[in-house]
Amino acid sequence: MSDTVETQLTVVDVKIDDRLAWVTLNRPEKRNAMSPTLNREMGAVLDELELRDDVGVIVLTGAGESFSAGMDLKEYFRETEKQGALQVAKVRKEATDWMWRRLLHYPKPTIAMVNGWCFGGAFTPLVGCDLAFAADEATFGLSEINWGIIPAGNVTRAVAEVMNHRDSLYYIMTGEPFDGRKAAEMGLVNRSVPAAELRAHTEAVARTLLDKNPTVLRFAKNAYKYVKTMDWDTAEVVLGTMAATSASSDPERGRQKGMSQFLDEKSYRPGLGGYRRDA
Ligand code: ACO
Ligand code: V55
Repeated sequence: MSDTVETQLTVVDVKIDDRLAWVTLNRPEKRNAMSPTLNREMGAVLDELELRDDVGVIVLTGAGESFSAGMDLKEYFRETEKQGALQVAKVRKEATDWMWRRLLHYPKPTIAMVNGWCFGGAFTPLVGCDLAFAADEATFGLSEINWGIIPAGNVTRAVAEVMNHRDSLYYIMTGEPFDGRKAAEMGLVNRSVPAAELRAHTEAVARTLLDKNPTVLRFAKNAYKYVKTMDWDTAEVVLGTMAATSASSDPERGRQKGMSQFLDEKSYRPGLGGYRRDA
């Protein structure tokens, strides 16, 4: 298989390296601000990568010194609004479709790698990804208030998912920028590391996920996201059903392998690491 995608791309770059797809928002001269074209291309990229069996994990990052400066104020707002309400609705849907509808339940693990600026609308795909790592030096901000809008496009909902009440309101209302360390402390990202180590750290976690059973990973992440908003009784039923479907649809028969390598062969300890998938 090729190390690139078939989709024609102008403002997104995709490189596939040994089952890891590096998806880069690629408008560095505009700090990777998200235009209607960029959103359309991201939708197409996620469509293609979803079905490629040579891709197991996706890392979303930005070219140059920015992750993403949020929505493109010129192309996404001003120029689209000149084309009327129907175009505004279409462009908004193409944005939010990939940023959270697609990403939240994407069948493969997704990791946001915040290499630099991360503002406003960029919080939606940031939270849409399963995991996130940032450079200590990255700058985040809910800058909407600074130019007179509320964080929409589900930015506010995304923030409420991962940040606490006080921190959410503080940054929504002040628009004050904060760095990668603060983002990690608040739980907006899993961890921040010096910029020079960000790529290696992100790749190491991605490769850990690539070593896991992909069927079980897909069910595990989706189960978490579904049951999060459920009451306990409903959640238990849904988890039982998903556990059964995961086991019966797993071509690798991981559950059987894992059990027999521990109980019969005594060749590993599940508390301390994974079973041998090639056995
Ligand atoms: N929308 C449109 N154009 C943008 C955006 C954006 N969000 N961000 C940067 N650009 C453009 C600039 O207009 C400039 O274009 P030009 O070269 O054609 O004049 C180019 O990108 C470079 O921007 P500078 O401001 O010169 O870059 P600098 O490195 O000095 O600053 C920073 C980077 C801090 C990211 C700054 O560009 C900025 O504040 N951008 C806006 C961030 C923001 O608030 N985004 C909106 C969040 S709200 C939402 O997403 C709904
Ligand atoms: C924002 C993002 C949007 C939108 C309106 O505040 C505002 C950010 C992702 O789309 O449609």
